[in-house]
Amino acid sequence: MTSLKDDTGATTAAQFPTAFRWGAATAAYQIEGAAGEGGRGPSIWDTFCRTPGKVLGGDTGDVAVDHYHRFPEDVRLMSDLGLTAYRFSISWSRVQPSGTGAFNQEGLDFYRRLVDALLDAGIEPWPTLYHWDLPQPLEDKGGWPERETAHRFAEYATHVHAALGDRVRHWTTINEPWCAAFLGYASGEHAPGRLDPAASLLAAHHQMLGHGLAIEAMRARTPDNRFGAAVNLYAVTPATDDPADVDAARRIDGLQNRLFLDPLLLGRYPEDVLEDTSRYGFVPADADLAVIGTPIDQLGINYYSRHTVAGTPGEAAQTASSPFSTHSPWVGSDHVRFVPAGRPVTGMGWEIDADGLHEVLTRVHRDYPEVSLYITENGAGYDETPDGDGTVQDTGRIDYLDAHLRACHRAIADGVPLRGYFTWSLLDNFEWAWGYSKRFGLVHVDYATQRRVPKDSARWYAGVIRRGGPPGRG
Ligand code: IFM
Repeated sequence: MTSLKDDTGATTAAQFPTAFRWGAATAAYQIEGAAGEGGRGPSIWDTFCRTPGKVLGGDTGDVAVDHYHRFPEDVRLMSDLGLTAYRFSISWSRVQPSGTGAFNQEGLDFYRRLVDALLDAGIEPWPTLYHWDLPQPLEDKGGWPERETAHRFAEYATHVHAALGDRVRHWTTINEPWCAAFLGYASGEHAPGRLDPAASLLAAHHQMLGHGLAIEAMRARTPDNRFGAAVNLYAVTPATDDPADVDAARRIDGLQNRLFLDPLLLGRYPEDVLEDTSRYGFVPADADLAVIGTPIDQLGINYYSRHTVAGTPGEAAQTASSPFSTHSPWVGSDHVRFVPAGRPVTGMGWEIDADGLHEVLTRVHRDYPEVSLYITENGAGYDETPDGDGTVQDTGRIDYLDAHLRACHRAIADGVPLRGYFTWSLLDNFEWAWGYSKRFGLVHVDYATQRRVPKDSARWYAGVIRRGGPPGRG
């Protein structure tokens, strides 16, 4: 490991490769606002937010943090941080309001202006084409469980790529298909709020099919662009070595991780997961798998925590992110429990486990060695209130990021081809079913005035980027 001295004489204990990308991430519905402007059509999240009881406090993304109007200021913030890349998502409803047919030039122009502002600031644009906001008219026709939606997605992706492909090099197709499929169609905690396990498996499959179709079409236009998807992976461990717990860990790892990794990177589904879910009649076609497994250039990993699971009856721990505990029948057993392992938690109730990130990275590289990796999301959400002078002393977030960056550094030292890190998130924003109650940003946003104030973590991250790694501690 090399070490550096910065101009204050502090030593840097973890020095990342020079070409490592330092980024932050956001998503359209969580930040843009301007829901009724610029020709944007309704998405499933507009509908879901208006369904009583679905989103805390009845919050919506109608205004969010008004990034649609304030993006020049936000790009300046990114520049002040020293970001070398920015991951954002494109709202399908803004670009193609009906999800089919006519495209909306005003929507495309917005993203072109954003991309140009980023390039002018020396920040590489990293768009994601789908971060959960399906146009409502497509949901009305059946949504992701319908095969046709995969074709509509590929058409939309190709159009965006034609508009921006001359200035964008790195493309992410789908973000966290696990959430869109299982929180959206099985547990109903996310839009569109359905409770239909069979539909959720089809939703997972068709997102991946759309991903493959889109990459085939985009790559045919610009073979030198880099294409991939972002999946949310967890380290998964059994609560004890009781065979029932070990099997529960296998099943959850199967549904959470391998159900996506195997098709995307190996072109096949894991046999055991197909068996676990066989009661739902999901039988993937070989021809689809050939498309889904189209080679990707980069895999985005979103990592937040570890799942510790038990397969024996008992009290289930309710975690903020897990549909498994309340809807366990669809995971192939009535007995899957998520149990606390006693680690400190973030404001989301998610256990902090940076070793889990190292475990995920080394495991993905071991099992799928061909692909370059990026951390496309990693961060910590808290219920924060600023001090009287508007500052936020978020030492919890700094500790979280520091530990996870060190885990990344260890993985690189172990030979993992990790090429960049995007923290979630640049700005406080709309945290889905939690509304505005949880804050993940490096930059605090006062939702009443839209004033942005960088938190202590923003200054800390700027220092990390400047030095090329987290500073030595203690
Ligand atoms: O805010 C979300 C993001 O949209 C997807 N990944 C997890 C984040 C925190 O919950």
